[in-house]
Amino acid sequence: MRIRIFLLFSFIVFSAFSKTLFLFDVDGTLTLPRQKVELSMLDKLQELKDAGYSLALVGGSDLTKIKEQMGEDVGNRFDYVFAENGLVAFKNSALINRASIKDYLTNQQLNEFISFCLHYIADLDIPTKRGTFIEFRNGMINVSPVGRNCTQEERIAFNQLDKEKHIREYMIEILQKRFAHLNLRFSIGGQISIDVFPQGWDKTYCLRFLNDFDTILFFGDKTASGGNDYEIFTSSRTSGQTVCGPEDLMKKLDELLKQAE
Ligand code: M1P
Repeated sequence: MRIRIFLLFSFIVFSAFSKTLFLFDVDGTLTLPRQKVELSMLDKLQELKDAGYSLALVGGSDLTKIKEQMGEDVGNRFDYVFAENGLVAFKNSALINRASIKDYLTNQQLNEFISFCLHYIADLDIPTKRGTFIEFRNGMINVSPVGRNCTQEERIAFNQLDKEKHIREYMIEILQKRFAHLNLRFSIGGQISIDVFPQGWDKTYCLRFLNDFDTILFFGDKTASGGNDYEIFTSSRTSGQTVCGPEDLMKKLDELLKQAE
């Protein structure tokens, strides 16, 4: 831990002479899960910009959800916006990449996978099921046992139940075995769902657009193995910091800004 912090501070000092990018996860890092960003966080990000740093965010969510949380003007606040791990990517608000899982799996494979998930969820014995159990995005499929259109209260209740009963972990085990031949990655991203995408289409995917930077400081909350920040956190291209929510992130940014003065 100490070594990580030391490395991070060294990077900041080094960054006076190099191009540094601050790269943030969204849910649980810049915002509380699926909540709107606080004004104080936007001010802190502006401070970083004013200090000459470039800013980027990378989320598993699609652009619509990222805009709901970070504001319609997210493209002006961040130099890079990576939705769906960067499968849909913007630089200075201009689209620079759009990849589709439809180019990776055949229609038959997609149908088999989706039907299997729906059958599995139908047979699940959980107290609450709502709607939108499958959300088909560009670069990934998002699978939710409770259903994405649950209320905030139902979301929290499912998350609590999942912590006790490991509903998503078991589902992942089954999916991994059943669809091993498709070379997919299953990741527990947020509170109610599982992100499914081809191997390598995790958050490290966005790094291919960041070759101009000598230093990439990444901040995320799900950095442990199995979490959706794990690969980018452990990538040799980034210097990673684990945060436990937006408040913790603000503190860490304050410390880094002080060190850089
Ligand atoms: O950004 C983290 C995750 O946010 C949502 O997760 P959930 O709805 O389960 O809390 C989803 O958009 C998910 O894809 C994303 O990884």
